[in-house]
Amino acid sequence: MLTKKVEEICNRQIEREGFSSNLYLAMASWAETKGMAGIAAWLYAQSEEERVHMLKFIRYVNERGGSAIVPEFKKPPVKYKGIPELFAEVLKHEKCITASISEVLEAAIAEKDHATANWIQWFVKEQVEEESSVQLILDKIS
Ligand code: OFO
Repeated sequence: MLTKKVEEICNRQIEREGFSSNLYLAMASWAETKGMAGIAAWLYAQSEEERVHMLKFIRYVNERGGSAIVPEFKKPPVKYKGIPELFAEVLKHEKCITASISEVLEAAIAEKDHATANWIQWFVKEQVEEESSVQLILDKIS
């Protein structure tokens, strides 16, 4: 059974993963309308991945006896300045998500919830990969 604190922070993360999915979807759609099919495809794939992350949290909270909440999502921006700015924004966003995942881990440790501390490690690793793949793209284009 999740403690209230861990349940709450996991629900906060559900919102953040879902927003990430919508943010990348908005970026993908913008890139597509600008004729950048390759970049759009990469962003659509990222959007799908973030939706899967959100689902992982939803299923985990429910599996551990909590109640996952599907929240409202803030509307992501419709327009972007250009490709370097867009990828800089993706990296900035992923860094925020990394910090947010660390907070889930810290809450689990504080609550002596070893199962969640162990489960969240997948996301810790995933964030290392995501930040590095975005950094590689930024290095190539700047
Ligand atoms: Fe890329 O963020 Fe999910 O975890």
